[in-house]
Amino acid sequence: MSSKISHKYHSYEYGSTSFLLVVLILFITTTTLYIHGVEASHDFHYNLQSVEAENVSQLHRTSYHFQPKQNWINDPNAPMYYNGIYHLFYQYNPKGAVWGNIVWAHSVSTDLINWKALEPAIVPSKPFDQYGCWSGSATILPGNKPVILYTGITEGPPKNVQVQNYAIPANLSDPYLREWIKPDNNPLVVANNGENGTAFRDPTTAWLSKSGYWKMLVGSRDNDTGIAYLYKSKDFVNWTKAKDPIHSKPETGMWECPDFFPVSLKGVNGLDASVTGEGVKHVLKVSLDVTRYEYYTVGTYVTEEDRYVPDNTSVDGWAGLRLDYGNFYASKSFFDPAKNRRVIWSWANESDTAAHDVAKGWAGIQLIPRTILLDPNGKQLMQWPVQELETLRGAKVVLTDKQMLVMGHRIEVNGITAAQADVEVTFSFGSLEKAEPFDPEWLEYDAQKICSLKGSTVQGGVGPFGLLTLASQELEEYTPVFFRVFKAQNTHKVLMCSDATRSSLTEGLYRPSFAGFVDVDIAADKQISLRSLIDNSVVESFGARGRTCISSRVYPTLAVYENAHLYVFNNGSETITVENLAAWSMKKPLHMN
Ligand SMILES: *[C@@H]1O[C@H](CO)[C@@H](O)[C@H](O)[C@H]1NC(C)=O
Ligand SMILES: *[C@@H]1O[C@H](CO)[C@@H](O)[C@H](O)[C@H]1NC(C)=O
Ligand SMILES: *[C@@H]1O[C@H](CO)[C@@H](O)[C@H](O)[C@H]1NC(C)=O
Ligand SMILES: *[C@@H]1O[C@H](CO)[C@@H](O)[C@H](O)[C@H]1NC(C)=O
Ligand SMILES: *[C@@H]1O[C@H](CO)[C@@H](O)[C@H](O)[C@H]1NC(C)=O
Ligand SMILES: *[C@@H]1O[C@H](CO)[C@@H](O)[C@H](O)[C@H]1NC(C)=O
Ligand SMILES: *[C@@H]1O[C@H](CO)[C@@H](O)[C@H](O)[C@H]1NC(C)=O
Ligand SMILES: *[C@H]1O[C@@H](CO)[C@H](O)[C@@H](O)[C@@H]1NC(C)=O
Repeated sequence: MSSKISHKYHSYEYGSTSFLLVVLILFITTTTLYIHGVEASHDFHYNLQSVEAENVSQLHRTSYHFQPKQNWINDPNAPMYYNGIYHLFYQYNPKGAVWGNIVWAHSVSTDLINWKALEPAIVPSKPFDQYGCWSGSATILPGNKPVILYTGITEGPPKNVQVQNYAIPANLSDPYLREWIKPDNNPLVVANNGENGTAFRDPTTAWLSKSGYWKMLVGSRDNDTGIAYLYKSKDFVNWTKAKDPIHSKPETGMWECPDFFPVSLKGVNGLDASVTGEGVKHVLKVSLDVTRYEYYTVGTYVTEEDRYVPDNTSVDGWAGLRLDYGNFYASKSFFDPAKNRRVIWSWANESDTAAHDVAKGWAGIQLIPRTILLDPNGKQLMQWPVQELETLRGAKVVLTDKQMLVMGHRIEVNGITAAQADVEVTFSFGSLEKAEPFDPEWLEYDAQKICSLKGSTVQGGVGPFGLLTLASQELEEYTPVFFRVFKAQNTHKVLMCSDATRSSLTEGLYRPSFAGFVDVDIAADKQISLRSLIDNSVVESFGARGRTCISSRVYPTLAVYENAHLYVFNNGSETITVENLAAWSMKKPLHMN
């Protein structure tokens, strides 16, 4: 009933009556069905799934983050490098700006920056995937043969029965691997051995063990226990489930998009999925469907028993370490043999509403791919935008040795396009004497809650200091990314926030005070670095060389294009010095779908 009405209204201007009308009409006529436990908690807006935007809004589109021309996107799938080409597949609705009609869209690149869109690679067509082609991963088999494992849906809602399938390139000589074949001996893995077939998805990249078996994981749950089942195979076709899951954890709910990979204890190279042994730790990352956040642990892969044991320095559960404390989900990494690095991709969803998304004609971006390494302390990961991003750097400004004495002091960073920028800055201070006490009650709180109590407008001791991104002239709108140091019992705690509270004058947006703690020895260092990638509606930040990362989606109305400003600021009583700051205008890639 409603799709006919909503077809007519797509004009999009914040504050205009026509926009409000659209929102109102969509609000009234949209039946939002929340089907518990079925698929990745995407809200189901059945009547909007095939509503194509007439005019795609350019406002708030990113310029150097990956986005198709229009429509809904979610999980990155099967990222891989093959014969000189990077491939990115992703969950895509070809017909609308909300989740639905999902296919595997496919883009290729030689540099992870410029992208060429190809035809979708995998679409529902066979009994083993006719109700959906959900997420999966790529493995390069010996002889340089790529193969994709993905989840097919064999029975529609509400059960959405899930099986694991494979697909192979139709023509290995085609440099872009445009066409993928789904052989008839699919599915490879079905839930017939005690697994829950309505919660059984997202196969990982497989690794080759010393015993000659291929192994891979499938995410699942048993009641409230999150599970990563382990499957093994000699020939990649006949898979058997290992006696025990590689890991599971009570009270974490469904594990989506598990990622399991080795990291090197020394050195700066990433490792192929099959590397084990001396000098190697493993990382298990899962996406928690219940909270829509991810967490990871660093631990040991006990290969003889095919078990993963998190180190006692990693919290295994809700409060675990996150790759990113913001809009970041369904991440997936791959080993890039061309540059000997592990690179991770992630989807960042919108923080506006489905009605906004239908009106603007698009939803979802992929964050900038990041190289991923183990912190020399062995306890956490460090992430950094791939070096190729730097080729987009244009006009540059530099600030050095600038003191911010007075509370409320801010310095504008002039001379770059502040709505589309890359900023690297190091702050220092003389003493931690003035650090505010850390309220013992907060031990019960997560970082986000503390940031919502102690935002940038709450003046402090050592901090808040940092960047004001996407700021309007009179500061009606801004998204601060900042640090704040607290004195706890025997130590200092460093909080990093990316706070959307004042990011936009538009009503009805999701404006979280995203935050995480930064694990550094701040008393010894007396300085801390921050890098932010600012791109119209996303601020992607890396604290302390990527030890704590936070991505926020924001939609300023005034701080857009050339009306956006960038500042450094201090709102604490301790003097903060901008040791050095370099900021660049970012160019648009030449090709982006
Ligand atoms: C879309 O854009 C065209 C050309 O600018 C315009 O004529 C049309 O009215 C627009 N449609 C909507 C729904 O705003
Ligand atoms: C495979 O791809 C190569 C390179 O694009 C092309 O020359 C060849 O015709 C293709 N083969 C088939 C069977 O399509
Ligand atoms: C199986 O998964 C479905 C979907 O997540 C859920 O509704 C159901 O409770 C699960 N059953 C068990 C025993 O975990
Ligand atoms: C499922 O988990 C809930 C909450 O932990 C618990 O109350 C319930 O007894 C569990 N059910 C089964 C069948 O284990
Ligand atoms: C599949 O593999 C299992 C375990 O490796 C083996 O027992 C079984 O015979 C194999 N089945 C086929 C059809 O090859
Ligand atoms: C953590 O594990 C290490 C060995 O990996 C051990 O030396 C240490 O005592 C453990 N710490 C705790 C608190 O259990
Ligand atoms: C600093 O604190 C003052 C007082 O609360 C506030 O008016 C100002 O907006 C704050 N600055 C920033 C950047 O939040
Ligand atoms: C992204 O959108 C916000 C606002 O709607 C939700 O609160 C998040 O749960 C959602 N995140 C994911 C991963 O879907």
